[in-house]
Amino acid sequence: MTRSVPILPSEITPPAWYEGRRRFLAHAGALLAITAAGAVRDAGAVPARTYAALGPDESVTRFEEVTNYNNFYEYSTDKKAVAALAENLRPRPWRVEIRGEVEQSVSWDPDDLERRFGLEERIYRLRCVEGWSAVVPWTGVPLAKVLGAVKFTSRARFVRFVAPHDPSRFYGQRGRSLPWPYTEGLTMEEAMHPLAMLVTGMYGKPLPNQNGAPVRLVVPWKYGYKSLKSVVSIVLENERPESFWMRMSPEEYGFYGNVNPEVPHPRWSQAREVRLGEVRRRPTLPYNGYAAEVAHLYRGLDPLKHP
Ligand SMILES: Nc1nc2c(c(=O)[nH]1)N[C@H]1C(S)=C(S)[C@@H](COP(=O)(O)O)O[C@H]1N2
Ligand SMILES: [Mo]
Repeated sequence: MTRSVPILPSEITPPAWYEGRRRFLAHAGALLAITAAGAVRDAGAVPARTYAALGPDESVTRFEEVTNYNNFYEYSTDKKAVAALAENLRPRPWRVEIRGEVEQSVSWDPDDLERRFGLEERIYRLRCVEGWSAVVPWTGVPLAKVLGAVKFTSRARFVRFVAPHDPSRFYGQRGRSLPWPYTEGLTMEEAMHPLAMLVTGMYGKPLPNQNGAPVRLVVPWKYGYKSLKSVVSIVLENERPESFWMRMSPEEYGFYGNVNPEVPHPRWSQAREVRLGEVRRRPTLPYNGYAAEVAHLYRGLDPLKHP
């Protein structure tokens, strides 16, 4: 499963799109693991197509791993405690509002999003800045489709995402004063990139609370902290938004947060990572393995000056 030499870009399976169920015939490995987990069979709605781009030594991380080791500071900084604490999340009723530099604000509930924009499955790497990672089959809607349904004003240049602030439910918001709510930001170009997703499910099931129910952002080429859980607001803005982590520790976390094995964290290297459920460390890939798709967005941008 693991290998001691770095993966060369040429060895990585090129991104592939599979229409509907035919993909199970086309791609063994990772996708069979999903079938075994009962993914598509359990799903209320079958995603129209699947995107997968895994290397030969990669497979989908076990559901149990991804749902029992979570960063969700609204509940706890203890990754193993989050799953139990998040039982009180109450993912319904829920609305995601889109406001700010738009001609008219809108709000949709997660079912509206699925119905209006169509479910797709995306098997993506998720790389936490702390050095652990996973491969997760997400189901959701492309963020670009959602934003494409809204008329922006000419001032809209950035997109800010906001998670809930409710200390009565989120135990982690009670004690220590942290800069709640959890927020994140993308440039408009990043938000409109076809890999960026608003996700409502994983492994063919509705998103578990601890993974950010009922709808979360997934931006696979960036460190996991950019993939904000439990989105309540999407705000179009003229100025670059400041994120939760930029306020918490500005020396560590920049606005871009692109996965980059060559830019170390102030306290550790980012050259390698451990997949949940594995022991051996594997090399971290530039842009988390999505360089061919996204590197053009950052041409001329020095990642050391703009981390
Ligand atoms: N609202 C919110 N979203 C969040 C976080 C958080 O604390 N609160 N943590 C982030 C971090 S640091 C990571 S690595 C991922 C983890 O996602 P997972 O638990 O689904 O693996 O969620 C991100 N989204
Ligand atoms: Mo993270």
